[in-house]
Amino acid sequence: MFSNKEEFKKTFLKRLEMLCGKRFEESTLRDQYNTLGNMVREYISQNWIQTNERNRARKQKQVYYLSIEFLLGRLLGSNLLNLGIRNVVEEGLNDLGIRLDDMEEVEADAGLGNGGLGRLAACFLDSLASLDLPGHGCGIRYKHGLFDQKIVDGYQVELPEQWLRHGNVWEIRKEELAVEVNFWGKVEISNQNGRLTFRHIDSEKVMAVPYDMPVIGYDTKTVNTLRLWSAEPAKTFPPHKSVMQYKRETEAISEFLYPDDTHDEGKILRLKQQYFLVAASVGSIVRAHRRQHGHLYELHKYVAIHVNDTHPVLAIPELMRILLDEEGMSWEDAWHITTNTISYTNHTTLSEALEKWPIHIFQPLLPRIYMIVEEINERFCRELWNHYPGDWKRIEEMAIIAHGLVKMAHLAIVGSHSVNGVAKLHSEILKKREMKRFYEFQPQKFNNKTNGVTHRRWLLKANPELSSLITKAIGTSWIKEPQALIHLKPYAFDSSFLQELANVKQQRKAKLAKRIYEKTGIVVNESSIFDVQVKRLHAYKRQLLNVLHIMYLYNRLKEDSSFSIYPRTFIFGAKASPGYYYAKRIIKLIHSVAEKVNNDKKTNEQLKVIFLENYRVSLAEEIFPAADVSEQISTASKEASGTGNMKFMMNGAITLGTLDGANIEILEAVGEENIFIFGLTAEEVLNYYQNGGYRAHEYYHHDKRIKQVVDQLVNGFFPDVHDHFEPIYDSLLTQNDEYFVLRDFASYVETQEKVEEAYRQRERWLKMSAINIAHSGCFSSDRTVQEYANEIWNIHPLNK
Ligand code: DL6
Repeated sequence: MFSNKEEFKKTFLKRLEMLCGKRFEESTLRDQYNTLGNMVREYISQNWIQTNERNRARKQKQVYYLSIEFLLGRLLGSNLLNLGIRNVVEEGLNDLGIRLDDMEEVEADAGLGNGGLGRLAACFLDSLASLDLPGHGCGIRYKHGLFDQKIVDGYQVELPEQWLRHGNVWEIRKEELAVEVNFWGKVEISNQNGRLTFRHIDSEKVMAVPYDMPVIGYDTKTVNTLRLWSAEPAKTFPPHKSVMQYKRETEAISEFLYPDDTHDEGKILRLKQQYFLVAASVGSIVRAHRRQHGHLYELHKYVAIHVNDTHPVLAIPELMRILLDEEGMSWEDAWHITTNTISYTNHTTLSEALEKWPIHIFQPLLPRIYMIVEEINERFCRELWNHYPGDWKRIEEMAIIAHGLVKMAHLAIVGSHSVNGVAKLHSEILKKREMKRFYEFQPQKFNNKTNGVTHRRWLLKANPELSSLITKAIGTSWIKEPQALIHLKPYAFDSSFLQELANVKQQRKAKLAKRIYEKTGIVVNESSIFDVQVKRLHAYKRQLLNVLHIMYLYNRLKEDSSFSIYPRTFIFGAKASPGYYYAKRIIKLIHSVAEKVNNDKKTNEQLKVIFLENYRVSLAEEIFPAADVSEQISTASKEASGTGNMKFMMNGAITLGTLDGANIEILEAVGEENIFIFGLTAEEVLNYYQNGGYRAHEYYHHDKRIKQVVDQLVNGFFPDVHDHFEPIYDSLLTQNDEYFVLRDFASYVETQEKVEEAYRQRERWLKMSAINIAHSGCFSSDRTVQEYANEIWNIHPLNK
């Protein structure tokens, strides 16, 4: 379409007139963005078609990654980069007086996810395409992604997100591929020649309409597909409902992303969303397979379906339903095909996030699916009985349906051939504790796949300054083979490289400081330590520990004139689930502390606290490159993996963390001299939970620093908030500090002192930073996805 700047400009101007019906001079930045987006789509269209044709022609096994969340962020920049046309486009636009950066800002973040789980899915898509692997995403096209966060007087206010307001240039509506999804109604059972047949009748139908988005690999012709389903009224309306009510209820299914990654609320709608995703995706997968192969007996040889956490786990009974009711297979054949097709990843052990559906909700909404789940449960319990005769307790614990609830994690384990955790520690905890019984019964199913993030978005795109420096030192191979970053290691001992590394970090800190000023009006010291904690707000992630430490530093600076610290800017970004009132109080606390610290002449040269509102992918891309310290301070055993830790590391920040999730593997990679570790181990935490013995009061009474900061939550120290922080105070003392904030406080303070000491030794710090970057290659999602491909999905690259 264009191979040089001049051609690009010509095509761009012509296309803009065609698309927008105006001359370039009259066009807006949005017109220009839409034009470029359309050009990119056209640029890849042949490759997209050919990727699909090649998949079909070669009957290549494909994986479908089913996820209720895909946290994509913006796509223009990464698409241009992956296509290798960013420079031509940028230069061409410059000639026309347009800054590509400004154009990128026009694009709304596709925020179809809450946090780690959704962003991981987006990283996997990039890696699948970049590794030429035949793998596609299936999700929901929510009209509103995760809410926009506004901070008003220090309090979080949620506004509906509107990413589709101006359309979505990347998607193609494929109405002809719509699938009907059935809810409610009843099951008619009949006997045909001695064989029972089941028909779901009187159901309420919903149309699932697919919108396909291209997933463009880096430096390859592979273009995979992300298929997002939108819910629309079907042609036949239910007789007992008004048209308006039916329309409203139908469209509600793909209206909002659930703004919560741990608690589930609004149960019926949530379950509807889950089945909608599953029925539409499995329906279209099976239809394509049937068209090509004529039958489904070998589905598992050509198709892998991965369920990202338990949300899409109804794929198991749905596939069984199709094989049994539509294909007329025997239970045994259907079960063999289903369990060999489906694999499952667990992302959390937090009990509130382990989904359990009350039967009284499940059964009427999905009557045939419920029958199949019952049958799976019965057969499974029988198998258990044969294996553990008389062991009722064990069988009750492992059953899929018990005490009026359907346990989705149990269904996922029983109905799939692979169950994986997302970091070594997490996978061990699953095997030894949470899923112990299942591991004892079927150990071969369990495995670990430590998470990864796409280094192309989080380093190459987000940090071009550092990327150029790396490429200058070791060449470009790391972009396609991230493990090659290890060749950077000798440069950790090269002072001129370290000086350049320092310059790059400084540039990005200055850029972020400018952004902070624009957003908050606060001037931060660009030479201070940028100490960053950005992630969802949750008690187990312990933003509270971070804040209490800042309060302690403030108290000391105020009280002890001989005490001084290396200037530090503490930067936070976090959304709290709207119904999670405790988390919202922590956000207010951060703001109250910021108010005090930033406005106190005695401390504000040394201490600054910044809260960046509306944390999201595009903002994260500005923050990671500028960070010095990466706060990964969850209560050990609680954070399944973490992926922010990896993004910071790639950008040369040093982890200050607990022995939790993937922090442990970062420690193993970089060595203990290149990371700061503190606090209880997972073993110690789990022992406390099991055996008791922790008394938060003792820490409060015996450590004056703790007593002072905890008292300040309620003693009028923050005059504007009255009793607003009492629940935080209570969580620490009355409720005995479930997340061991006070227990880990001293260790955290001491380790923060070590951070400062290391930072003062410039060369030492820069060396640590270089070593972290050099070892970050194994935390690329290319490595993770390759492991899934080899060990779970059994899929192979398209071009090989
Ligand atoms: O695996 C991705 C990501 C992990 O890195 C985080 O540690 C974990 O908290 C997160 N889990 C969720 C909650 N999901 N559910 N259910 O987002 O997954």
